[in-house]
Amino acid sequence: KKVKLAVCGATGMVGRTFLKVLEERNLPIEEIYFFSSARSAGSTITFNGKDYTVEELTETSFDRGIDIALFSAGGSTSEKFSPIAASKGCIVVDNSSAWRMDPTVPLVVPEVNSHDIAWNKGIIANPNCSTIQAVVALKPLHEKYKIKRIVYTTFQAVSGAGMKGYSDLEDGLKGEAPKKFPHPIANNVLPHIDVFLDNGYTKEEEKMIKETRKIMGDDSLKITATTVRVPVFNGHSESINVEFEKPYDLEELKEVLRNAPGVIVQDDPKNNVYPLPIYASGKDETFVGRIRRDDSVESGVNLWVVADNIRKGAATNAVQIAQELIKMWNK
Ligand code: A2P
Ligand code: 11C
Repeated sequence: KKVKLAVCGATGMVGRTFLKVLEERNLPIEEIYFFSSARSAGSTITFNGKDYTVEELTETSFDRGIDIALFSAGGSTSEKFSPIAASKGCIVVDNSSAWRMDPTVPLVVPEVNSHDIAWNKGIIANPNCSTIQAVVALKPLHEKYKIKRIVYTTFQAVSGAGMKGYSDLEDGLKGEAPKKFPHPIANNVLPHIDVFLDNGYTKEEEKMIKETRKIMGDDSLKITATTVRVPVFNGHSESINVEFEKPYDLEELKEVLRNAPGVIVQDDPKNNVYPLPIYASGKDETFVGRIRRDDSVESGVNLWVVADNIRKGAATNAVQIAQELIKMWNK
């Protein structure tokens, strides 16, 4: 079966990357449509060498037998338009945070829980970028050694905050004041991503905690997180401290990671080899290094995990979900 596909938010940071990843992965596309707000409607997008006019997303946009819609147009747009699309028989793969914790919506990272795609009721949520790369690395370790507790500390690129976040770093390096972030991001580090909650955590931190449990299918996981914006254009880095129930052998653990789907181990510190955002940027895999024992607990390990937050953290993951759907339909 060839599919009719829609890209909603096609002119945004993630939307543009949807196009690249869709071209690279050569999906069986019969027709494709591009949507944005009224602001960008009428502009031209080139896909696979052909020009398309971007249309304004409206309530009637899905009245043409669209099979899959990839959404990255913000939470409120998704809240309004995803149910409309789903009611017309379209399956929405949504990159916003709007539906992720809804118990009727699967939250999927294909390397971890592609089985959850099957019970979708028209909307499938794409997790937060910082969660995706973490669970790609942690799932195989959870299966083998059973994780008890996770401590996340992130170093997140400005591209995670969309075009406006990207511009704040570009402009900031020229001495201009920030427009998106509450403080300058150039030559700075902000311990603040998304809004603050009453408990002193940010929403980004809460997302990492709750989404990890849902994707791994284990509510007993103890997790804490500190999420930090750094002056890097693209590629999120994470220090992940993990405590296991079971003992482990360090060489075997490295082998588990080497064999894990979507993971590339880069761990030769004596030769200065470890994952770096400038090299992970543009790639679809999750890179893991600095793998070492945490001797402060019985059975613990420290990891340094890096991935392209716009590709694996958003566009690639959503396109992989679409590919899994097409595989299911063609069985
Ligand atoms: P537009 O270009 O018309 O503003 P980013 O996260 O990089 O800022 O991108 C956001 C994306 O979501 C853009 O493609 C933007 O379109 C789109 N978008 C924002 N608001 C809406 C809306 N109300 N309806 C449809 N698309 C929207
Ligand atoms: C960031 N992780 O880097 C955020 C962006 O819930 O999809 C993604 C926000 C989300 O700023």
